[in-house]
Amino acid sequence: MTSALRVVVLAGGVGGSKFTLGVRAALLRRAAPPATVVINTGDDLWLSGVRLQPDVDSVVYALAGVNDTQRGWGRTGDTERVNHELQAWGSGWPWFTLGDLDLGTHLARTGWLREGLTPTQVLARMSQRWPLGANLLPMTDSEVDTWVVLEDGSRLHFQEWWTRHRATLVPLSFENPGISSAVPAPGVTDAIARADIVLIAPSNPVVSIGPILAVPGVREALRATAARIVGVSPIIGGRVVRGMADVCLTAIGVETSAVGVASHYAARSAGGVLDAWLLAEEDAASAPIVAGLGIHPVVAPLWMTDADTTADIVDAALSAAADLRA
Ligand code: FO1
Repeated sequence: MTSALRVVVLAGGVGGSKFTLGVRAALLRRAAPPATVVINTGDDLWLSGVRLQPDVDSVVYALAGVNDTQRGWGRTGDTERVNHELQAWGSGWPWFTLGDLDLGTHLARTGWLREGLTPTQVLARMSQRWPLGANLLPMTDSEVDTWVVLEDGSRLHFQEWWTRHRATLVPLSFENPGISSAVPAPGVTDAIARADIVLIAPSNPVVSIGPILAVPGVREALRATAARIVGVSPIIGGRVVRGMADVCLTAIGVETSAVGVASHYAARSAGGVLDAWLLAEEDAASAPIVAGLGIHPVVAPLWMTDADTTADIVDAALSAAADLRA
């Protein structure tokens, strides 16, 4: 591997932000340039007059070291004075908390958007505050939403389903209104085309990685790139590591297993997006099945305990890509 290694990461949610910390550490070890991280914006929303970008903020806060690691979202040590006031006014959702520091981010972002900056330009500006050690791009500058369709045909916003109902209402499907007319944000398809390796983070395959792959042009860029595409399983030992990905996978008819997610992404040689798939040691027995799908299986410890252990996972992915290139 050369030090000019160009790495692109597709990421979203808490899994994506933890993985991004490992990518930064792994590339630092190799004295390689910072990765480009393409972040899901499918669960962005307007609330109380401000634009929220939960996955973008998760990645920014984690790389800046100001994220609340206990809750998994928002800023560490945040307070809720403004939130109480918003609730008293009946603004926003009573079950959704906007922390004071977090609101500072949303207000700054909303102001810049109102001044005419694009989400890509806003993220570039936000990236200047802290030394993040990665180039961050939203998947698209278009506004894309995520709605959850329930069995009785009713629909509710993803955040209501996720945070209010903790994914307990059985979903029939997920919809991303606006996605078919979205275009990849400037730099996304170029970064994929010029990459040596594209890593698919162990994020929720349905509501984090799904929207990125659904932006018209992204799948095409992935199919065309000379880069090796390596995915990391978000499922360990047949269970989701965090979040509620199992409910999302069941809704779209995918088994909650490392093999299930690998076959959902599918091999590039079969019209999908994967060249290699990292499976946890707990799922080692499934490696031959993954190979049978036309995807190079790599068994490695996949627990993202801290940035160093996550960097080891990233190292395994980079080595797999190097082996495939050779
Ligand atoms: N998650 C919660 O479980 N409860 C909340 O009140 C909440 C508030 C919130 C505010 C801003 C933000 O950017 C994210 C927030 N999240 C909250 C996290 C978010 O709902 C999800 O974890 C992501 O959208 C899924 O990736």
